[in-house]
Amino acid sequence: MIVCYKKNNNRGLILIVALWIVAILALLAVGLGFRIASELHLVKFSRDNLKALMAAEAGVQLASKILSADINDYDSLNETWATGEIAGLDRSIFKDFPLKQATFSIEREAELENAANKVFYGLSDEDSKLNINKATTTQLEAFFTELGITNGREITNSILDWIDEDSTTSFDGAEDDYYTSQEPNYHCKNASLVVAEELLLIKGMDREKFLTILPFVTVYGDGKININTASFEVLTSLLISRGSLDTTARKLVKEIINYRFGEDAEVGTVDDRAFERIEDIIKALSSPLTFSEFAKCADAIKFKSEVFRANILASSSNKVAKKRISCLLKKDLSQIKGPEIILWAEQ
Ligand SMILES: [Ca+2]
Ligand SMILES: [Ca+2]
Repeated sequence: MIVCYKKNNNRGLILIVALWIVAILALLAVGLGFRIASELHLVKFSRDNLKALMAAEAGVQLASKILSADINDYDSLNETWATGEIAGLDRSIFKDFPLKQATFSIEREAELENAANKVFYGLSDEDSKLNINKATTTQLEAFFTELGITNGREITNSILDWIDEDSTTSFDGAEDDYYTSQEPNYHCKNASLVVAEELLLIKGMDREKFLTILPFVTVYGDGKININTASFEVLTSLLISRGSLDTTARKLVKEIINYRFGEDAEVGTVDDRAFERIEDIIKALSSPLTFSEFAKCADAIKFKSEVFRANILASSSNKVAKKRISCLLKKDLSQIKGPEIILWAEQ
């Protein structure tokens, strides 16, 4: 009897051990399954991410191709680079461009006040903006005033100090002694801005003011403004900085913009009109005498642009991975080479 009891006891023990082993193995199998599943998920995500990135790169290639094909003497907002409209296609070529396993769109920044709620598909013209690195003192001051920024003089002088090589503080400006006494402290750059966001480091600027001016400013280009694409604010402040009265400047710039719109009073349509030389401006003015206000700005105005921005939104076909990329393309105006990528920013 005692022997039999021991035998049964051993069998029970073996059974319990076996059950534990099975349970542990099952747990390991489940764990391994989870790990493989999550790794597979990661692999799929990386693959989708790569597809979105490749689509964004395809977007840049399309932008370069369109810019290379534009060889006329002006750049205006109804051209293919700005609208993506091409013969035989009923929608913008920059809208939901289909690739095998991904799509991309290029959205244009809508700077014009009567077009604020409309989405445009196309490239944006950096030469339509005020170049912070190249603008004169009076141009910057007039620009900040036009945008309702009350400490425009302080910001203007601080920008000039930020860029100039010396460490002599101009009235209301700031150099190294100011920035090194701030918390956190940093040095005055004493060089040109490379990205517009650097403005946030400059004395007198804050986030709200920065967001107000951002759509109108650039740090690229030769400093000349394309009168075919520039905003009301940028053109008005240019005229005021060259001696035009505020009311005169606003009236004349409205005439310029209305002329650009064409008969349908809308931007980006086939009847838009463009200027190709300074004398063309007379056609837009209600009084030819007021042309003298533009003649004073002739050295700061241009008709054809060099630097363009492509704001690309790319996604894999299943919409799992999305990429938002802002890329700057500089055209070779001699038309020997294709556009050069001068900035690539992933957001
Ligand atoms: Ca053109
Ligand atoms: Ca300086």
